[in-house]
Amino acid sequence: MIDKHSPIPIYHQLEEQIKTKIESGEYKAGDSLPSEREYAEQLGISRMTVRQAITNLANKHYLYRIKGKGTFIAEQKLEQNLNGLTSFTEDMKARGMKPSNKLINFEIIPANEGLAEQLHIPVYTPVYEIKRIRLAEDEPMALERTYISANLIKGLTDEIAQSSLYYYIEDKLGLRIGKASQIFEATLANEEEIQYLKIEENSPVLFMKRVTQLADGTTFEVVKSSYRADRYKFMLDLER
Ligand code: 16G
Repeated sequence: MIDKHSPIPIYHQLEEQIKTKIESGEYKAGDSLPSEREYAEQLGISRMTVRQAITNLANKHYLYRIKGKGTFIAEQKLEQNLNGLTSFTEDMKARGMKPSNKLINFEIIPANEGLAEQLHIPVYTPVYEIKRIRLAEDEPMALERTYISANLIKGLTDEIAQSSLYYYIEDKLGLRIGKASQIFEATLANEEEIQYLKIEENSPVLFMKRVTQLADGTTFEVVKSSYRADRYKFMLDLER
């Protein structure tokens, strides 16, 4: 399994092998990893080398350690493909996971100056303000604050907000969603995110703001989402 004559350092070879087993599902989240001693004896390498590989994988959140108990396989991050304008519900279904929402707040508010400018509507025009926790397999993934122009997207209810907004807009209202611009920022979780996402103080979150237009170019939503950085990673194909 280990090629001692390879120019690739042994700790790195072991790291790759453990990673492959995690990614292929042979090692499952919550399983304990064989001990340093077992790896060292089995592969005929030093414990120091095994420790180096395990430390690197723990730093990359593939593994986690519990004092006195050992090393375990961590939950793997969900990879979201950013090459397309999709909804949370679609993203989860595409990977065979069950999406759900916990509605924290649903109301109609008058647009303040900031919202009015972003949604291209007059100040005080009605806007739906929706705050939801987005869950995958009942585990909180993101906290989402959505602002939707109420004169444009009619008839939204709290019930709809507990399922898919994009489905309602396209399949029920017959409108076509066109394009969006999205910004990403790394931040530390605030009080609310710590509470709703069930993460520890000082956890990193990935903050995203999406402004979305219908196919005719009308802006209909401004969404601020905070995704758990320990459960999410993003993928984008780049071409030149
Ligand atoms: C995603 C979008 C959000 C959109 C929502 C609709 C990001 C950052 N945000 O969460 O803008 O409103 O999907 O989801 O990707 P739904 O159709 O499942 O309600």
